[in-house]
Formats: sequence, structure tokens, C-alpha cells
Amino acid sequence: MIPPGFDIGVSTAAFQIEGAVRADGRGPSTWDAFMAQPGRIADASDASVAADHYHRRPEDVRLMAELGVDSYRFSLGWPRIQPGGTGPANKAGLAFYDKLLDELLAAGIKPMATLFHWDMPEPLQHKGGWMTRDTAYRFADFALLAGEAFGDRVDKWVTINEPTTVTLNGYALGVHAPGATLMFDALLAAHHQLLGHGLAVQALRSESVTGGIGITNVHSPVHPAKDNFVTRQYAQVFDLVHNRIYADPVLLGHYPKVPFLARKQFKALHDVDDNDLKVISQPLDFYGLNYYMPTRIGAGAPADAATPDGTDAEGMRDLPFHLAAWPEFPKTAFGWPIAPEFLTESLADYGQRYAGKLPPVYITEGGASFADIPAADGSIPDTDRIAYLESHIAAAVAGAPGVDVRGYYVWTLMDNWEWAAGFREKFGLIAVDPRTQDRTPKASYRWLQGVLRSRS
Ligand code: IFM
Repeated sequence: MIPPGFDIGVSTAAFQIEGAVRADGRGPSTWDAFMAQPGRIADASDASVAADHYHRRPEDVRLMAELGVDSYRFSLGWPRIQPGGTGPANKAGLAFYDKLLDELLAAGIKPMATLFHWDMPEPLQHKGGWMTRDTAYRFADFALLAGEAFGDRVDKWVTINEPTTVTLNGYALGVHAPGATLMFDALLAAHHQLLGHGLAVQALRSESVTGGIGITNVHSPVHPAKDNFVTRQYAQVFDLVHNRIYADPVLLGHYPKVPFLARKQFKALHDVDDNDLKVISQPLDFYGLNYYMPTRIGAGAPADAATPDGTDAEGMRDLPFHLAAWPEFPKTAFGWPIAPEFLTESLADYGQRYAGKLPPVYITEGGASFADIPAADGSIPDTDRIAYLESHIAAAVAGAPGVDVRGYYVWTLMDNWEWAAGFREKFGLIAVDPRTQDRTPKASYRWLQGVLRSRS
């Protein structure tokens, strides 16, 4: 099933698994502040312990080694390394990732490090976070620190994870940190993240890091619910805000053309300096795609304020379009349609749209939340997750014309703190008991282990 040279990895993020939010000089982050606000997190939990990976790192690396993955994608906690978002590195923070990198390499696992997976040092958020241009430059300083410390060992660098989600959930709808409800004005945060990406690429290259450099966005192919002019236009607008305003500037060096009806809303992106676009579109060594589900857009305001993550955002009600259902597909526990054919469609779309400009692609995240009800003997027979992974890995391996797909990273190694959903949504190959922190590999872990062993 998996050809030679095609990497299978697992993916995580610092804030979702590490815990130890006050340990060893870590500074507060945007998410520390957000999760402390009443009503923000579905189960009223917080990530102060999460999966306690900060203290259980060696055990987690051992579990990855036994699983047999080629690569591990994790993120470097910016507030752990640079607690105030400026100035020198916190030695204890660096030491944690130093040990992680050494342990991974000793286990034969290639490290893929993400620089920004959503936990911004709080002092930078106070100054406006990604709405402030200066944050892009502070992010480049952080990239420089990371490149200097780990540039000899990281196999691949991802500058920013899912700028779409940060812009939409964090700055437009307010269901993620920092909780801003700027709607289309949030597009400035998109531009500053992209600028931060470009500056971080320059910073890493100035440190002559040995690993490849890329960015990751979450791609959702968009379809109109009805085949009429207005619905098609709204679908096009959603495709822009979710997908193309990130991929086009990075891969083509310009923002996409906007349908006439939305010109005003996208103005922030059309006033940008050409020099920014040059910085944003530097050639990359790879492009990261996270794929979870397709989106169907219907014309007319939504019936309720629900976002795809199940959290209500009042701003949704003001939109002239809504997210329509996919009754033809089975769903994950999150209610997301399970449709591997749309991963194929996403790849085909990239192959066509970015022909000649697309570096090798890694599916840097893919996975599903399920209820994971334990059997009487305590084992977790998550056959629905196995089916999900089998079909999506097969789609990634099959690829599409014009795309060189080099790997698939399962989201995620172990059950974690799923942002605004708290501990409710379980995506892991390994269950984590929230009281004892005991790790129990699920059937999906054993299945993937078998697949990886059978390669040789
Ligand atoms: O948990 C998240 C991750 O942090 C980013 N991509 C989507 C995952 C599932 O929602």
C-alpha cells in the first residue's frame, strides 16, 4: 500500500499535548488567556496539563518508535522558547526540544517542526497579535532563534500551521484565541501571517538550516449547494477565504481575483505592498496540506450560529451564505463528512492550478474524531478510524496528476486538548486517561503498526 520513499508520520501541536504551562520559564500565551474565559471551551476544561507530554516525552517517543513511523511533526511552543515574544531564548524551553530532537533521531524518526501552531506569546497579542504588522517581524526573530538552536537536526520546517483557521476562528468569528470578531476585517491577520511566513523562511535560510522549509494550510474543496449564479459566487468567496488567499500568494506571488460582489470585503489584501508578495512567494522545499473534509456552500443566511467545530459564533448569522450539509457521507464525531475522494480532488486542484510552481506536497494532517468506546477488556476497537485512515492514506498515495505527494501525517499521535472542544473530541491513535495520563494504544495504532511493518 505504501510505496518506498513515501513517509508516514504522526502530527501533534505543543499546546494540545505538552501541558506544563507554567513550567521552566514558559510565558503565557494567547490560548492560556482564552481558555481561562468562562464559556469558551465546550467541556470547561483547560490545557494546563493536556496529555502531560512535557513530562512524558521519552515514553511518547518510545510509542512512536514502536509504531514505526518515518517522521514526527510537532510544534515548538513559542512562549516556551521566547516567553515574552521578544528577546533571547529561554534555555529551559530550548532544552526540552533539544532532548526531543535527539531522542527522535536516535529512534530513526525524522523531525518535522512547526514554528507556529497557534500559541502566541501573550505580550505580542496585547499589541494586536497578527493584526499588527510588527508581529510578522517578531515571528521571524523567533524563527531565527529556532533555526540557530535546531537547524542542524530538524528534517523539515513548517513555518505556520493553518493560517486559515487562525484567521477565521481566531480573528473573524472569535471561537478560537484571541476571540476577535472582526469578520472580513480579519483578512489583515491573514496577510501578516503570510508575511511572517516569508520572513521566517528568510530567517531560517540565513541560519543555513539543513532541513527543507514549507508552510501548511488546511484545504477544503468548496462546492456550491445549487448550480445557480449566486450560489456559485458565494462558493467562490468561501474558496477564497478558506483556500486561495493563502495558496495563491505563496505559490503564485499574488492574491486571487475576487468576485465583484465581494470586492469591498477583500480590500485589505489588494492594498498590500508588492515587496510583501515577493517575500511571501519565495520558493519552498515542500508544501503542506491538511485535509479533513469538503465544504458545501448554500446561498442565504445560516439557520443557526454553529461553526464546523460545533461552537456558536454570532457573526455566522450575518453571512449571506451558509455551510450546507453533506447527507450522502458518514460523519466523524465532530460531524465532519468522511470523504476521501475530496482529498483526491484537492490534490488534482493543486496539480492544475499551481502547475509548474508546486513543490513536493506532504499531507501534514489528516484524521478523525470518534467516540472510541472501550470494550469490556479495556481495549479500544476504533475500526471507524482505521477505515478513515486506510481510505485517506490510499488517496494520498494515489495522488493526482501534477502533484508529487511525498507523505501523510496522521492527526494525531494521542488524544489531546482539541482547542474550543476541550477533551471532547478524540483524534488519537493512543488513548490518554485524563486522570492518570496512562497511554493505551487503540486498534488503529496496532493497525498502522502492522501496515508499517509490512513495508519491509
Ligand atoms: O486539532 C487540530 C489541529 O490543531 C489543527 N488541524 C485540525 C486539527 C483537528 O481539528
